[in-house]
Amino acid sequence: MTTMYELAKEEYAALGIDTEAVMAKLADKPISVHCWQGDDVLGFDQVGGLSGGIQTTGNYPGRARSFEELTADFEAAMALVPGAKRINLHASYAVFTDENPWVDRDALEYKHFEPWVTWAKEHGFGIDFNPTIFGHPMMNNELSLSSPDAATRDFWIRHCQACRKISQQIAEALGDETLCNIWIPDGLKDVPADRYGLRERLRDSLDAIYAEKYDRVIDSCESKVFGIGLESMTVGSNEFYLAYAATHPGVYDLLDLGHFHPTENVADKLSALLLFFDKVPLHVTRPIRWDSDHVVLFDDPVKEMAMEIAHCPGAWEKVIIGLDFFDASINRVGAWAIGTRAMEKSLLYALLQPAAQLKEMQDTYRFTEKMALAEQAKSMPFGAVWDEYCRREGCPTDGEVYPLVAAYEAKILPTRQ
Ligand code: RNT
Ligand code: ZN
Repeated sequence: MTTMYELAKEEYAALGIDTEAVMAKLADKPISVHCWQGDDVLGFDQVGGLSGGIQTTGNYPGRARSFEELTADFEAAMALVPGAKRINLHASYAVFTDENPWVDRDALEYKHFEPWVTWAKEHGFGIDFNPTIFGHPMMNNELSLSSPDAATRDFWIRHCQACRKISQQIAEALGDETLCNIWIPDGLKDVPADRYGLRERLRDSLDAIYAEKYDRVIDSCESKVFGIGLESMTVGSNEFYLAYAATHPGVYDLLDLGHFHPTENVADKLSALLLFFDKVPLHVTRPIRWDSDHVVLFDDPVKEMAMEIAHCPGAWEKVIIGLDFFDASINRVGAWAIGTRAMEKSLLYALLQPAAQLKEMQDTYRFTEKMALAEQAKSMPFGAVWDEYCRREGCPTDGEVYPLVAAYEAKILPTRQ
């Protein structure tokens, strides 16, 4: 019997696309999955809740409240996702025990993350890391590294220095590299009287943070356009971090798809950065009217970003794909699984497009032919290749995902009251 996949394979082969090679390539490319979808970005180290102009909305039951619950949920979600995975941790997910009791963020050490490393090794996950510069009493009027107050700045500088050291130690323990991404909410609600001073202090704080060199840490700073309550000015704007990265080798500008004006095409920015940087880290998310961090879907902005990653020269190796969404209005394990699958699906879709022919048509001004081929490729039997990829990776196909999420929920909810 000829399977749907075999028919699809032939149809793609006629366009010069090798579905076998595509599936093998995709399975090897890691997606860095954020740990914070599982617990609404609350972490384990504070009780004050979220701040910094980011928000999780919804009160779906079953939020993970501990290292044990969060890792169990992450495992359950990732069992539903094909391809290589990393876990992206925030410093607020330090594991405190009787032997390693609570310390403040500027005193964090590798030992507070050792349980994550042991667990990640067991499951074959790489680890990425982030200082947590929000949801903490040392956020002074929502300013941190750019604060006019030296004690505030110094606290957060020490925190970032500790996080870079921990990142290096995690990478050493895993025989790997770790992305250490700094995002700060710093900004002003109302008309600034001094922008220059804020940015000057941020530059100087970053210089102090990056003074120490680590061979296994990939450093990045995440730019943003505005946050809730900080509508008039964001200190760490894209121009700021892009200029900083351009003048500080080893520090990269991280692009979050939700951190630009809503009509900007973030996929369009990738080729510009790829020409000048050997790494481009991303936060893939789905902004609805603002940086709402909705669950990533197989939609046009993500497909277009995937096309750039799949077909810009060198991009497959240079782009570090991280996810950043948090929805508390639906089952969190389902959100994790569906969002991460959508990233994989978008990459598979992009790898199956006849990119070489389309480029050749563009370069020879055959724009009508290019339009016709691009339209043809959109309705080719992509779904059959996606299903085959999921099966080969030992994962459910789309129709099998929800029942598995529901079964897990039925098992864990009674323990989470
Ligand atoms: C906030 C940034 C940042 C956070 C996480 C929790 O707007 O996108 O990446 O979402 O660090
Ligand atoms: Zn982000």
